[in-house]
Amino acid sequence: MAGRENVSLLFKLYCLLVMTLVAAAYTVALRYTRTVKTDMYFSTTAVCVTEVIKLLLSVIILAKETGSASRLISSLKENVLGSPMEMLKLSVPSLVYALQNNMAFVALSNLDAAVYQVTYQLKIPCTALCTVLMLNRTLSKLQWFSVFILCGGVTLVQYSPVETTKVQIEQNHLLGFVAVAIAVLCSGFAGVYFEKVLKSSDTSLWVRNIQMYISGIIVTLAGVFLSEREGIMEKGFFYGYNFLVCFVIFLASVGGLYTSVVVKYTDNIMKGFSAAAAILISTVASVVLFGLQITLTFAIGALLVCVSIYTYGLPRKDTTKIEIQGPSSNTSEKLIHV
Ligand code: NCC
Repeated sequence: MAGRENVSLLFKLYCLLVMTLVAAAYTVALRYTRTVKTDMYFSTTAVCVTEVIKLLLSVIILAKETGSASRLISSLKENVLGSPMEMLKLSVPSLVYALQNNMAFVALSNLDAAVYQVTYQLKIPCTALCTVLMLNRTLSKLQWFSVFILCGGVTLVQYSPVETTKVQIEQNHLLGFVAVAIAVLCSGFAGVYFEKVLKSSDTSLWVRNIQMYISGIIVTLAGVFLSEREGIMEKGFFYGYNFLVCFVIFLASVGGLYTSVVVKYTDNIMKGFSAAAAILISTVASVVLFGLQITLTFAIGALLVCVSIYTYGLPRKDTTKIEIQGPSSNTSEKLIHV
């Protein structure tokens, strides 16, 4: 991938679009795999395999970036084996993301894809707050207002969960909403933490990803054996895997990598708003795939979400300023323009 300073606007829009489309497809596909009556796979193994694939892809991209096998090896030696403190630093978001990714499976086993997608947008105010607190950025009044309009929109939908047809499993809506709440907190914190680490030094995005995914594999593997050890011993790690499950893992891997690129070139708040647009796509997909019935309350809530996306994007003070305090930077501030 190109360097932070000279990447084109078109490339940023492309990454945002791919990330949003992948997120919409991921949510619907994941929901489908959890609602069909079949040999159910262990969701914790899917989260773990995703980390492995993201690690392999990041190593391949870093190999392209460094240009030769010897430079790749010395970069890995220096940044992985020779940087225990950095590895420890990146184990924080990997742990939080591991929890978040597992919560997505719990939530989508108990809530409709569109309801999940809309309520999950509560991560936007959470991310905004984390951004203000952890990165010392400021938001204009209109932007905070937009964040709260968005909250109103998602709350309307939450109070009026949409019924689906064709779901063949027992669902616990309360459990689903609790899982969404945990995922929201994790997404806000881990996203901003990763952004802070990434933008506080000149270390390559792919090195940062590799550092994070290595501990991600360890943490998610621990999750597999803590929660589903007996089932896996009996049925096997890949029990229940079929084409669709592999597709979900593929989307999770690609989506994760694009998310990291989006965070590098924009910021977490921008990412959140653009991902809210995925609601429209997943709603349309749910209507077609699951016979989703849209209520008036849902429609008003979705409309508020759209309005907030618009008002947040109105001309404003740049919120993508970030204080750089790392020793590797001579500047006190960098601007990342979208
Ligand atoms: O929730 P969200 O992202 O913030 O979750 C971030 C996802 O990206 C992975 N990640 C993050 C940073 C990094 N350097 N590497 C990564 O692999 C994390 O592991 C985590 O999975 C969003 O903003 O709405 C978004 O939502 C997710 C996903 O839809 C939700 O988490 C729902 O489960 C999207 N992920 C995918 O589509 C696979 C993400 O693109 C956007």
